[in-house]
Amino acid sequence: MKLVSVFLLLLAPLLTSCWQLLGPVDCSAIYQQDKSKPSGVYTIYPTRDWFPIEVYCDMTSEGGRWTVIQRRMDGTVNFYRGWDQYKAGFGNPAGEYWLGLNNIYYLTEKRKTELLVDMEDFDGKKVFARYSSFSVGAEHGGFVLSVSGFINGGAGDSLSYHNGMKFTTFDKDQDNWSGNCAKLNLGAFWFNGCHYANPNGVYRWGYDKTINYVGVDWYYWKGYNYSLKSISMKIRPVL
Ligand SMILES: [Ca+2]
Repeated sequence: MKLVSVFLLLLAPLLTSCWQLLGPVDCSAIYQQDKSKPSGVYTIYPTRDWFPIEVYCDMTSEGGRWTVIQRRMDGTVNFYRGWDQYKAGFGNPAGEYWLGLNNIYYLTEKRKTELLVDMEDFDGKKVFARYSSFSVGAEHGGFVLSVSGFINGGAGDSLSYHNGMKFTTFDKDQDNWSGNCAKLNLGAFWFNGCHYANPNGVYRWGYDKTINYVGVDWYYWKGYNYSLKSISMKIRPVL
């Protein structure tokens, strides 16, 4: 009996690993296991190894099964951060967070993926922008953004301008401007020269024309001097 117990004890980590290997890679997998699952925080394994991460799953918008990769909603998390933070991810899965460029890369590298950007202003008006194709390249290439197939949900197309760009933070300049767009716009993004969208900018409370371009802006909806109440970028594989 004692031998069997020792054997099971030794086997336990292996069984746990196997279980995690079978764990959901994203919110779409969770949804497909059980379509009654509500929106909320779930554990996923996007890198297909034993490293779990917590994410917010949107199971309702536009058919649900979205994995949230970025979310602003109340200004509680500082998004003015450097390369290592944007690479690994930060914040609170129940609130504001950035999933991490590596995780987004793993989620989009092999599967055709679509993107939904939900946003809301301080008057409670909600719009969205949808893209039928979205992916982020590997780190050695600078985490290049590929986005196309715009579908207008009232927000206008602020992302196509950023297609093909590498990711820029205040400590890693990969944009098309002579200076550093992350420093200029107090964010971190696939800046071009510099932006029509600054979802990782400074959280401000609506209209403020004292300093333009630095807020949580979506130019084609609200211009450069209105910082949104909430914005969320979410992805799912195209089935
Ligand atoms: Ca530059």
